Amino acid sequence: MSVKVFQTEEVQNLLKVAANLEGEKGHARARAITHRLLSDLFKAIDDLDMTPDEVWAGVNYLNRLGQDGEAALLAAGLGLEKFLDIRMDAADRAAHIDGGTPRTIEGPLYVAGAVVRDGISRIDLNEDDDAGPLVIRGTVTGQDGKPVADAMIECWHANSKGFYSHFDPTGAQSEFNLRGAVKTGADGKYEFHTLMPVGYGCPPQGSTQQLLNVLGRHGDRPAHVHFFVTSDKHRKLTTQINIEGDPLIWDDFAYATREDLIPPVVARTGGKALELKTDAYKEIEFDFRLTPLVQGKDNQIVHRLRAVVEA
Ligand code: MBD
Ligand code: FE
Repeated sequence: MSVKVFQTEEVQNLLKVAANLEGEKGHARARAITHRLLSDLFKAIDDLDMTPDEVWAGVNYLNRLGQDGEAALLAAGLGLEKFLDIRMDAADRAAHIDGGTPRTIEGPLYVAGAVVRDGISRIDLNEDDDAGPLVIRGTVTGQDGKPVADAMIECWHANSKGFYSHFDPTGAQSEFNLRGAVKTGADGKYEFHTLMPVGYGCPPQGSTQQLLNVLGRHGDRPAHVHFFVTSDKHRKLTTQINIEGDPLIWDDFAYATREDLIPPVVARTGGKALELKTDAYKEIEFDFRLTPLVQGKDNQIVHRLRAVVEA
């Protein structure tokens, strides 16, 4: 059976009334977006000749996705979050905004509310026998390369099991383990004392992994560290660095790896003097270069649902 009904008057009218496209009530933007998305779905059903069983499998999948609380995880895995970055990159190029540290996706695992420390913060609150010490440090600068004072750097990453505090299914971590925030002084410098992360994998029994399995894809990320960098006179930067040498570095299920976001990992000694758990430690130096406000405004503030915990 390969019938085509999308272009019929009956279906086109159905789409218009279902989205209340020509109505007055509700929000015009919501009506337009709903009409377009529903039209694209109806057309895909027609073009691909989707069966009722396939359509109901999709509807049931959405229910399960919501029950699992994984819609934002799936958005990362299907490249939707990366696509938004590609669009913001293109908008920046069109506006001749360049020279900043590249953005990359936020992901679904940020928690607001970490204590802000001056210049330096130790964020490994829980012991982790399988992770060695890691120091991440650098300078926040503007486009001109000059240090930015009073910038805030927030950082969050996984433990040696690839789990994030607050979202750890084993319950092993306290709130804000491996999460922190520091404010720069006049020299623009920041420093986090932490433990080496391991890459994240989607919950194996969750609905995101279920779809990835059907697609023949894995749901794993290489080891990485997330950052938000904010400053009054600059646009918010959302980015990550990758841990050099991870075999998945160019095979990230969320497509977040970028060439300029893979700083060298340097082996150092002298950790005892820094009160690290071993004398040998790893160090990553990474500078953040911020871009200025656009007509006095930060056009990089993204509103989305985020976990908030009182520190
Ligand atoms: C992560 O740690 C992450 O950064 C993303 C984008 C998705 C899932 C887990
Ligand atoms: Fe992450």
